[in-house]
Amino acid sequence: MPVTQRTLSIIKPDAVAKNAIGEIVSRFEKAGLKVVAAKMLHLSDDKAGGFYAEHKERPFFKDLVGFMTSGPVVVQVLEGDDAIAKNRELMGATNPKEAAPGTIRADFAETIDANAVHGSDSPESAEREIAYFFDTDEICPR
Ligand code: IDP
Repeated sequence: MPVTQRTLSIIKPDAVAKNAIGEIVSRFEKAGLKVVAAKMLHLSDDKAGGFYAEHKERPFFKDLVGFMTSGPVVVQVLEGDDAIAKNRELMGATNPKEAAPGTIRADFAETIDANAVHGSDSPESAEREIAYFFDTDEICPR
């Protein structure tokens, strides 16, 4: 039985700069995921660094924060059956060169640093990441 879940999606600065917001949201909607919250933000160093705190010790952390603050992003809560895994499937592998054909990263991203989208990878991270960006009253159940 599929479980109704919520997951956090971020359309990253590279995809926003490519004017691909609509095409990416369209993929979510066509796959049965509903947008139940959305906002456009230009992240500060602190907000981006806090979001990726688990990667703080990684060599790519500084570049990751630099990239995530390089332009506006679109942050959304997606809701639907198995939303967390479904979104990860639609996104494709972290490295676009390894992403399956037809996935968002295969179609819109060129490098692992600028890979078009973020999606929560577990129910625990979905809960934390949604609360990191949205107050409860900013989410519209459907
Ligand atoms: P995910 O976004 O597919 O969940 P994570 O391993 O959580 O992947 O990494 C978070 C982000 O950090 C990735 O989306 C990517 O932009 C960046 N990243 C991960 N690994 C590397 C790397 O080896 N070099 C550069 N950037 C990386």
